[in-house]
Amino acid sequence: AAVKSYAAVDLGASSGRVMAGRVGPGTLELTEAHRFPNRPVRLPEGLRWDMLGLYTGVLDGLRAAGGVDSVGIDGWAVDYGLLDADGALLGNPVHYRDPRTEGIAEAVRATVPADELYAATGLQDAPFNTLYQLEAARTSAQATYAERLLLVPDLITYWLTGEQGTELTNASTTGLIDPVTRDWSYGLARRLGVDLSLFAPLRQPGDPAGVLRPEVRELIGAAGPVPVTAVASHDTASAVAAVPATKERFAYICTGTWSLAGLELDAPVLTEESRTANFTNELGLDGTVRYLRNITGLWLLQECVRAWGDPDLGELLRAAEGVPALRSVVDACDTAFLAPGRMPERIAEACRASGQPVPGSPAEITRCVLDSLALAHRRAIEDAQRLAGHPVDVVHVVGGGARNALLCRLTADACGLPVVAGPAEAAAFGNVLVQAQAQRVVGDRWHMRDLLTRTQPLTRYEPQGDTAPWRAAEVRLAWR
Ligand code: ADP
Ligand code: LRH
Repeated sequence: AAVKSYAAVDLGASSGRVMAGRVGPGTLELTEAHRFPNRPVRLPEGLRWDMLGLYTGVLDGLRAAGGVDSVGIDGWAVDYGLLDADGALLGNPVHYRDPRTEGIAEAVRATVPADELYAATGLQDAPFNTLYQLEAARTSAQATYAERLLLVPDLITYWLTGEQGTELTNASTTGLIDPVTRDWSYGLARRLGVDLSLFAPLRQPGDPAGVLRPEVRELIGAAGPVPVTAVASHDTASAVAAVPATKERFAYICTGTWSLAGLELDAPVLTEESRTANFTNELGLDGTVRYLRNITGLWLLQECVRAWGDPDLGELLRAAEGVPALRSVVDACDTAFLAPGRMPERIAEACRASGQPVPGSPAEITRCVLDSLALAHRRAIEDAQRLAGHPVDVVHVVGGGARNALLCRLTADACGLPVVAGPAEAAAFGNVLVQAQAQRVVGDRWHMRDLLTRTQPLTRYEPQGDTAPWRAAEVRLAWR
């Protein structure tokens, strides 16, 4: 059979990229056609995404990717654009780090208690869940005129094709999907007064999502019709689909702006213990559940690097390697780190408040961040195994953090498990592979993973030393 070409649009919170992929029997190649920064914009009304800038980056990328057999779009979760009755975007989509949702979860829980919310949706209690964003904006002018809500990847798909849909894996981050039926949680929506007709019909990964509009084809120089395929449009769902696991006893950590650490399961875990441990049950490819915890992730480092005027990351990581391990750690799941700004100071303050040495230099703060992330990875992987009754013997690290050797090594040591790192562009691989699956070029996710394992360079880190210092660090954070 022939090798086919695909374009994967992958919108991360720190950068967007269009990757060109080639897939065939025994063939899997991915090259970067175009990468563009994703810079949030601070307006008088709050923190917003530059959606038109991102769309322009997508078009530039599709032009650079050249002729393809299909296009797929994935991106970060929870955020959305509202359209008016003419299908025009109402304002700039709000950034999930905008403070508008402060106190909203508490208000919603007064109508539907937290345990009932979890039973209905299996979703972690994050302040930015779409459900809370909708509640925060209930009386806004935009809400008055909104006829349609499109999640970010679905909005890009709409602009490219003129067709509207709500892709399921990303819909599962809204707080309005039932992880058992994999359909809307109709009862919950009714109780909370959410009008589900705002959402376009659900699409499954692999469903057709239209063809590029003639104007788009002209802009990117495409000769014939180009189909768009609904992929696992939540970037984390695409990344998990492309975890190069060879057996079922694996955990994964998708490390980019966030660290999403957990397991692939065939059914959600909806216990009270799971809820209080703040594990989420998001939906994945082939009927799977992504059972994971959100850890603040490399955002901590990104914000420090920004505050320090963008020093070279490689040099910073080398300097951090020379700093003694585990001098001070912070709770990398604390929502206190959600908002942008003053990150080195906030990290130092957290160390002081917990009676630990206060890191000062960029090298010391970077070391504190990486130790803290590894510690949070350890805790999430341990908790997930216990809560799901699903032991693992390997941890796969994918996403941009797979390029950070120190982070991978610390994660292996902290977990006391081997870490297999790569691919760094897992979300784009998952995106391309679901398009290939839709065109019957590859089979189910295990076939995809087999192809990844055979074609992509992966790095293995064996755990060193014992985990006693990590357990001691957990005590310092009062986790034990
Ligand atoms: P997102 O999709 O959330 O925008 P990525 O998966 O692209 O994030 O990961 C971005 C992060 O990956 C950066 O913040 C950086 O910490 C890390 N990273 C990227 N390249 C490298 C590298 N060469 N060495 C170490 N870390 C890297
Ligand atoms: C990672 C991600 C994550 C969500 C967050 C809002 O890019 O999609 O899975 O929780 O962004």
